[in-house]
Amino acid sequence: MVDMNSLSQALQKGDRNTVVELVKAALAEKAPAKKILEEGLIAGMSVIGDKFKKNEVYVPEVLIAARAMHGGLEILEPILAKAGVEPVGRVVLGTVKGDLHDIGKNLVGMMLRGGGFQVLDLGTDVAPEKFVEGAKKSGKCIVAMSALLTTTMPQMTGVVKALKAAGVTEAKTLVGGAPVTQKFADEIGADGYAPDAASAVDRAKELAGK
Ligand code: B1M
Repeated sequence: MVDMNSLSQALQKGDRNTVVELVKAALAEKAPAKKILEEGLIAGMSVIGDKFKKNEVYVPEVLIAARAMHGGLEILEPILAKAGVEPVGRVVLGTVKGDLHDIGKNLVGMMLRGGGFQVLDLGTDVAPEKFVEGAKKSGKCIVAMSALLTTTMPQMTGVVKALKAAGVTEAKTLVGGAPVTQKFADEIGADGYAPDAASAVDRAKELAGK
């Protein structure tokens, strides 16, 4: 029997090959895909998230763990989709207009996927109308914005306003990035702020009501 803890441990070590092998073996033993996802992959990624918040691991370890997670997800996703397993929530993610920094944004996306969210990544230099379009497509979702430049932070205000103007009331907004603060998030009327990628998962879960 494949032990979900071994799967979680392999993911934490960033051992993609073992993660893939264990996921395949667990499926062959008829373990439910949802259990493999939640007790193996998501459990492992949440340990990495906690360690990242406490500075016990750094960006490279998170990236390697996320790559291992991706290996497992590739196998599970079609099975979960067929079984109609709903994601924890949907996120429309992007770096705001005028801003090309994507390392932090990608990390946030990986951690959110690791937390069970379905992520529509719009990339960098994303105009407010693109966020609105993504949110309309996704329905009940979280619009997650990253900004690394003080000069592009005001774009976040533009997105919050554009969503309101377009009547996209189902979408919540989450902001982050090095110059962004809770105070700024409050000032622009964003629903949430997170200082790092692991906290972004916690905030997103709160916003999704999970
Ligand atoms: Co740029 N850059 N850069 N840069 N760059 C900074 C941000 C800067 C602080 C450097 C400096 O001057 N000390 C400075 C900004 C100053 C300011 O406005 N306050 C700066 C500048 C000025 C510029 C240019 C204008 C330089 C120029 O051309 N004159 C230019 C702008 C281009 C543009 O965007 N239009 C520019 C360009 C670039 C590169 C292209 C060379 C490259 C980006 C490559 C890429 O992303 N693909 C780059 C880089 C790498 C940096 C630094 C060195 C590193 C950024 C990074 O990736 N950090 C950066 C200096 C620094 O931070 N030391 C700098 C690692 C990453 C994991 O952290 O993105 O902060 P970070 O993400 C964190 C959190 O912020 C948070 O979670 C992540 C991890 O936990 N987070 C979120 C991020 N998004 C979130 C969203 C959330 C929640 C949390 O919810 C949705």
